Amino acid sequence: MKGIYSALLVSFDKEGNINEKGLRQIVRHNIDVNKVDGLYVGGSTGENFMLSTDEKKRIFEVVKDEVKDQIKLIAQVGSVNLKEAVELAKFATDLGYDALSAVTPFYYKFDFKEIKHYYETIINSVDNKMIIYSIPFLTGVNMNLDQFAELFENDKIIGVKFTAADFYLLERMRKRFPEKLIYAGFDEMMLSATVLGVDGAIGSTFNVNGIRARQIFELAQEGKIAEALEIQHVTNDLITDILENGLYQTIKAILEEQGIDAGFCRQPMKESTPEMRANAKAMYEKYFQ
Ligand code: HMN
Repeated sequence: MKGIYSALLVSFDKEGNINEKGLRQIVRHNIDVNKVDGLYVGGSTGENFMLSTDEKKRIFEVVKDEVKDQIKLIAQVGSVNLKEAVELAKFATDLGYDALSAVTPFYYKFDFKEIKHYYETIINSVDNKMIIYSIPFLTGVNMNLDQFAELFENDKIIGVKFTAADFYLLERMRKRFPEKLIYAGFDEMMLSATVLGVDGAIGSTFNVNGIRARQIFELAQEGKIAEALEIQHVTNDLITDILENGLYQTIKAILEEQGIDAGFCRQPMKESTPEMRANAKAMYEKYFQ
């Protein structure tokens, strides 16, 4: 389960319906061009928290059908509706997903006992493995080292997707849980996270920049830090441009430049303007040609 995983984008049509053909093209691009080790399906990048249960299931189905067993698949099933999370966990497990992931429950200020109950309810309902999805800047949920340790006591909880800039906590985790999988979540900090010993990375920008992401990861693992840093610099020029222009809209527009029907974002996310698309075209020409 180690390596480079794209947090999969989903193509929507103008009315916000899933564009299955476009979704399959994005999957293929990740396998054939980005050469990723796996896909993280149903994450933030998949605009998951704006979708219905049936739509989430359909995406899991289409992706598995396209991937077969070519690369690894992680299904993000977390939801503030625990019953839905369990239903999705069962569904993705039956489809053959290699592991599940669940975002920490958000919106209400759940205490740690409630968070632990949430994870155990999901993972104990299926014969599968769980990767905690920790993304404090979006959820407001900050767990400490001892709390992670308590969750990790369950052998089915095999790792964490660590989308945070707290590298002190990351280092403490690496030392304390050598056998657990840690995935870096911020693509722009990948080099530093790799130096601290993460097992892989899960990122939105890998949908277009997967090759550079692998280079950074592998060079850093080989101790070639200066070379890795050069590639991280280019990557971060790209990420800065993407973030300034609109994250998912821009990654989709860069894919469109490559003939992929990456489509629209789901409302309330805004539609990209002609100016945003022109900027994305310029990014494609600058970073990928
Ligand atoms: C997911 O759940 O879709 C991703 O794994 C989330 C991932 O950590 C991305 N975070 C968000 O999109 C909020 C990053 O790849 C991020 O987009 C990138 O580092 C640019 O900031």
